Amino acid sequence: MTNTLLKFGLVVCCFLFAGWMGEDDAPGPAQVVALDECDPATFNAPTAVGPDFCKNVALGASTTFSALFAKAAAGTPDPNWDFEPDTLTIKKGTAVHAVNQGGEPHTFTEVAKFGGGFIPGLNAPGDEVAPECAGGFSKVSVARTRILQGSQLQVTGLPKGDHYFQCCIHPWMRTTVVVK
Ligand SMILES: [Cu+2]
Repeated sequence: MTNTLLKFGLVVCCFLFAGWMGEDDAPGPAQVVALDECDPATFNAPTAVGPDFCKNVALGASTTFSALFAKAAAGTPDPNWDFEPDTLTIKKGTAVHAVNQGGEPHTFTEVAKFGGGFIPGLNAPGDEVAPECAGGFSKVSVARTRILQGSQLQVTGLPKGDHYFQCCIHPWMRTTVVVK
């Protein structure tokens, strides 16, 4: 009896230990968060994108539609439109979940080399459009990488090496996923 209890105790102990050891290399997904500060009043105006495009409920969401374009054209894009983290290191086999916590749609598109997106007015001066973004949502390959507000995109099967992901709308939103 004592022996059985002892064995049982050891087994439980091993499970707990394994659980604790597993925290650092948990097989669960790694997360990238997409953030923005779209100002509903100006983005949803008929002269801008239109009703219900920007659904930002974050306090202080205050980048106006015209300011976003002006900053991008000046080569100083709004830093509050961002993928976090900028670099993500994962083990091969780990899924990446790109979660849109911003107020408007983004894309999480893998490109061979960071470049501009498909909306010319949001590209930095001289930025060459990344070929993977060209054509915008009329291209299925781009549309597939869209993440709507409050939803997420799952990326699996990334081979070892460096992978570059950017938003094809706001091309300064960038993350490098390093697969070890
Ligand atoms: Cu974006």
